[in-house]
This record gives sequence, C-alpha cells and structure tokens, in this order.
Amino acid sequence: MTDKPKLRVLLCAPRGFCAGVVRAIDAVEEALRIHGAPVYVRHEIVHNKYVVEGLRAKGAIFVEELDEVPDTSKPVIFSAHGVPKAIPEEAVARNIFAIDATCPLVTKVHREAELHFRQGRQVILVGHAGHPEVVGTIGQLPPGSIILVQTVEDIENLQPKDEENLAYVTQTTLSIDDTRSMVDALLRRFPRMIGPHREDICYATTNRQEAVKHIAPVVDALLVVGSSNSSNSQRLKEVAERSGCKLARLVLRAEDVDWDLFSGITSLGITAGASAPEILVEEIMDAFAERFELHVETVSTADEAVFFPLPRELRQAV
Ligand code: 0CN
Ligand code: SF4
Repeated sequence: MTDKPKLRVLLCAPRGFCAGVVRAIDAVEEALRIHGAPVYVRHEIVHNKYVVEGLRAKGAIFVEELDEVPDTSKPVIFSAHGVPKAIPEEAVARNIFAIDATCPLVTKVHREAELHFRQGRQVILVGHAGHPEVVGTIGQLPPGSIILVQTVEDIENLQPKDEENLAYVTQTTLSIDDTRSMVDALLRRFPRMIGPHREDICYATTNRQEAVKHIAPVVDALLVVGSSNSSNSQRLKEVAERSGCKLARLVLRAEDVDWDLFSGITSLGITAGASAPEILVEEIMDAFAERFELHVETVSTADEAVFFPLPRELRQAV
C-alpha cells in the first residue's frame, strides 16, 4: 500500500534529441577521441547546460568567438545553430582547423537564402533577433541583404526595394502556428513572394509541437525538459499554454521543479526539447515517483527515423 497521490503521466513521443543534435554532440565526442583534449567549440554546441557541462568535463573548451581561441592545431567546432560566412573565412585566415557541426537543416536554409540572393531577390527572414541561428542565416549574405521580421507588425512596416522580387526563409525552431500567420501576412502584402517548397521549420520542431498539442488539453500540467535559452524548447511551453494547459513549465532538470505548483495535480504531460537528453527526463520522472504513484503512458504522434552522418572533416579522419 502506498499513501502517495496517484499521478497519470503522459509522455510525449517524439521528444528530446533530434538528428542534428545527436550529430553535433557526436562531432565533439569524436573530435575529442581523435584529436585529444582540448578541442574548442564555438558557442554551446546545443542549447543545453547539462550537455555542455558533460562535454566540458571531457575536455571541450567553449568560446563565443574565434578570437578567444589561441593559435592551435586543435579543431574548433561550430555549433548546430550555424555561423555567419565570416566565421569559416576567419578560421581559414588564421589557419584554424574548423569542423562545422551546423545542422544540415539549418544549412539548407542558408543555401536557400543564397540562391534567392543570386537570383536577384530580396530575402525576408522570419525569426528571433539575436538568436545564433538568425545571426548565422543573416550572415550568409552581404550586410543589409536580409530583412528580419519578428512580428506581423514588422511585416506591415516592410519597405522592400522591389515588391515583385521577394523571397522568405524562416528559423528552423519557430512556432508552427505563429509562422503560418506570419507567412500568411507576408503573402497578403506580397502575393508574388517566393517561399520554401516545404516549411523551413524542421521535422523535429514540427513533431514535438504536434505531440504537445495532443496532450496539453487533457493534462493538469505539462513539463518541458530543456534549457531556457533553447528556442525550440521555449516554443513547446508556449504551444502547451496555447493548447489550453494552465500550468506549463520549462525546466532543465529535477532540482528546478517548483514542487508547490504540482502538489494538487492528477495528470502531467512531459516532453523534452530537441537539445534535452533523455537522462534528464528520467531524472524528473524519478523525482515525481518519489512524491506520486505514477501511471505512465506514452502518447506517440509521429515516427522519426532521421539520421545525419558526422561532419565531413570527421568522416575523413575515421
Ligand atoms: O536548443 P537547441 O540547441 O537550439 P534552438 O532551439 O535554440 O535553436 O536545439 C537544437 C536546434 C538547432 C539548430
Ligand atoms: Fe536540426 Fe531541427 Fe534539430 Fe535544430 S531542431 S538541430 S534544425 S533537426
């Protein structure tokens, strides 16, 4: 007999690591294995403090800019979020051995932007100012070539050079619903604007949001496991709130759970951002199991079988 209150736990599937994150983390691990510690990583390889701390303990040194890297024969790995063109150029100029762990789905957006530019189109980027992916995408083209829009109001105020010659691209980790409204607003103002064949929002972002939409309306609370600087994780919390969940929280790990908030609930949804390791989901489940009698069900809304091979520089080394 247990006197713990019962808690029905609905685990979202898919959740957690996407193919781009697995590849980026593997790239750092493989670089450490081949080249020995230390290896340098420009920016958090993925936006998760637990992952970053784990790699730091194995000998990765994290920097924000290349000027923090000494003259070295050790590799410098670029994070999954992508970098402006100037960064690999700087690496070549300094004779730095660069390994690019940019997610192939971010690189795809870079190439789209470049192609539009070469075909004479002005490029509109839908995204969040200051996010490293947005900085990287803007940095694919000469300064001033890409216009960033963050809101429908920004779209109303747009003054493009030639309304007939426009294209848009988006950040990969945005809210599906917000982006649809933004794209609709763009097409209302500029009906001849060209966009991607499919969304630039990636499969992992899409599937994790879809799973949350299923679960959020039927649970008392929903936890998103992830870091606060992770765009895709923050969007999952927003999606939960907009789908009718009154209590949605983003937590890195069990010690961050505010237990007072969850004391009266009888059902809980759990998901994890694309950069959050499953071990932290397990840690949080264990912490709930200490306080509740859990009945766990997995609710699966999509199958994922995406795999990206390691960056070229590491494949050759292997
Ligand atoms: O959390 P992440 O490292 O990055 P954002 O969601 O903040 O973009 O997840 C991996 C996604 C990428 C690129
Ligand atoms: Fe790539 Fe999407 Fe994962 Fe970002 S969230 S690393 S774009 S698969």
